Amino acid sequence: MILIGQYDSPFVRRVGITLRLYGIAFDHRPLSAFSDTAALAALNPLLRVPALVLPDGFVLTDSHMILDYLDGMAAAPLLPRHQPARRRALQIVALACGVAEKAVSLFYEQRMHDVVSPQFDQRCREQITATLATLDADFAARRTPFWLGSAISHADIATACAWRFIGEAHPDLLHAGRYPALADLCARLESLPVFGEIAQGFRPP
Ligand SMILES: N[C@@H](CCC(=O)N[C@@H](CS)C(=O)NCC(=O)O)C(=O)O
Repeated sequence: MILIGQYDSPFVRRVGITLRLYGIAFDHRPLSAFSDTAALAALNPLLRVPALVLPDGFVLTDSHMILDYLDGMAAAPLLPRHQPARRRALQIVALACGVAEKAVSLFYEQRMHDVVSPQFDQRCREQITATLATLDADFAARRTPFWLGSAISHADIATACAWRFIGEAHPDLLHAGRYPALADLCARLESLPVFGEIAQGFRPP
């Protein structure tokens, strides 16, 4: 398998961390969504990362679809198989990936438009801070080491990947003191070897 994309993307990183945790061997091609467009276009017409090239040449795109495929290969998937635990976990994943998507959108707005839309900028900021506050309050109330209890899951990986990206792309939005439960969770996750290995400082396009 070949994982396409750089680890400063929260979406590429969550796939890379999952591949490692599942013990699935893979090659990594750190194509940039912006400076490697010709190579990326051959894999994904949306020009987005991550993409995962399977051994038979089939290309999976979007981190959710890729992880769904990898979960099917895993002896111990990082997501509960049964409801209601499954939908509760997926709700955390949706919020964590959603807040990362808003942070990416905000960055593109700031970087790629000569004149930033104050309305769009403000809307993204409010979406990001409200979602972080919701996640923080939810996680604090659980009083467990990880989202689903004592074991790491996709909810934890998505949260840590989003947290790091927001902290690097929008440091003004991420005050650890405002979201203490998330800050603690993400610090513990980032101290794990796999999070150190599958990581890259943010490189703006
Ligand atoms: N929902 C997608 C989001 C992927 C995404 O937005 N990737 C960004 C990099 S962080 C990208 O490729 N952006 C380029 C673009 O949208 O033009 C996923 O989970 O994989």
